[in-house]
Amino acid sequence: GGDDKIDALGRLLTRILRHRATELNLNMRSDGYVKVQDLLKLNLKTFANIPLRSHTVDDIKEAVSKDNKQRFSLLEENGELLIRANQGHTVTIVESESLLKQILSADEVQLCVHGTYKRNLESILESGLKRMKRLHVHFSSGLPTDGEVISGMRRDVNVLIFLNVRKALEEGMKLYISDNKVILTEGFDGVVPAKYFEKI
Ligand code: HQG
Repeated sequence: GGDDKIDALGRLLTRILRHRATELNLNMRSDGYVKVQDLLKLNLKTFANIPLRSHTVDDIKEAVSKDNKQRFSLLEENGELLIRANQGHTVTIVESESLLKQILSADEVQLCVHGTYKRNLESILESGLKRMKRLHVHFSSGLPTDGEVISGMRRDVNVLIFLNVRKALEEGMKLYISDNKVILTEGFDGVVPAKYFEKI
């Protein structure tokens, strides 16, 4: 049905906008925005096996508004519609400073929590939280309730690690917040050492 088509489009948009811009020669700005018209010209199929080219601007708008983690932003500029992924990039064209808003005071943050799995805990406590394949380590700015979907962590996580934001800022770690309220950091060289975790 229509929902499947839009869901499949959203998943492809996520992949393109976070990971594939370079390889696809897509003209992406340092803040992550590309022209919707450029996207719709790509010779790709969505996960529902429908050519991207057969979709409309309205389909894109629908995929953006229906996304359960508000993964995208739209921007109208000089009569043109632009789209970006709000976070999660691996393409290095995108710069933290242009994509995200820097957090300058711990008072701006109620909560900063990373969701992970028991199998990772020992390694994380030993070597810190690593950004792995991404540009940033991801944190949520709130807690999930009743298996609700929340931006910044997966639904099935079983370990929560709280960041001591005050200490991290004091010691020069740069923290950013995305339009969909995910807190992101490169830590120090891609690692958030365990000494910045809140002791519980
Ligand atoms: C773990 C989804 C062992 C880390 C989510 C995580 C989020 C370590 C995994 C967003 C480690 C990396 C990000 C260490 C980190 N030893 N394991 N030293 N350091 N890890 O996918 O945070 O659907 O790169 O805990 O909702 O899971 O993409 O990061 O388990 O917002 O919009 O290594 O992705 O959103 O996995 O998820 P990821 P993540 P989207």
